[in-house]
Amino acid sequence: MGEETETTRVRTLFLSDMHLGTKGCQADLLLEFLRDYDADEIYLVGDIIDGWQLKSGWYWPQSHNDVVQKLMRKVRKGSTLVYVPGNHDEFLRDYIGMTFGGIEIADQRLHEAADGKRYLVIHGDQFDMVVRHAKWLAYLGDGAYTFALFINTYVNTARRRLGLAYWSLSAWAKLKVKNAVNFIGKFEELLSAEAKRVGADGVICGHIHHAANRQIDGLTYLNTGDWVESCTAIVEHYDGTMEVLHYPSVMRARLHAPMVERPRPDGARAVA
Ligand SMILES: [Mn+2]
Repeated sequence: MGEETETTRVRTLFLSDMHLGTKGCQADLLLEFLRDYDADEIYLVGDIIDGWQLKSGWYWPQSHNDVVQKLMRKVRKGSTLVYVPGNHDEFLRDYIGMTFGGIEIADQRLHEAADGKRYLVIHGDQFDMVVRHAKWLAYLGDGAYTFALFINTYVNTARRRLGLAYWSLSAWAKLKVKNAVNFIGKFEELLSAEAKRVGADGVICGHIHHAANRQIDGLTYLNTGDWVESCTAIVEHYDGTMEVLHYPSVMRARLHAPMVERPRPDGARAVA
């Protein structure tokens, strides 16, 4: 398993939407990934711990603990770790600007890559309301857009105080399958526009569980994806190149590379 593989070191690692505390979280695969990759700097781009789910019933197996321990160990060994909360771990938004055990909590962040490009790092749920009512807001103009951003935060904080479940844009969009593509497109557009607004060259976000690396209107749109369905992450190499890693594919490629792993004579493979 992971022990035989050499660790790959990258400049920066971006991970989001682990949803630790839910049955959907693929913690075992995530642990393998964290064994495989090390970074100077790590960004957790929201929805790491699912506070909404934990409130409606405690689910915290050993493997989820191991993920947290593994991340803490990386910090102890010298990695910088910035935690940008999302909507499912918005209880951490009360601690923005604080540092716990070397982990810094930030609302959003401008990350400067090795090639000098600057990326806005943000979870992305702040734009749910705008995505949903995009058509109306276009009629109403700029003020309405700002208002929708404000309402978005307010509604979900109110729902949290009332003990209601989080209203999920991605789940809602999936129900309306026919429109899901439009919603993803709209989300990507809005996040890129926000990056432009703050003077960045690109954006790195999560939230919609849909990894991507594309150019939109001259900006680089990157989405970290998730560890519930797709098991993806973004790495920044030492030359500033950004890459979306689909971890199951990385593992598969390794399996078929004879230098790294040979099938045993009996035909069995040493893979768990
Ligand atoms: Mn989210």
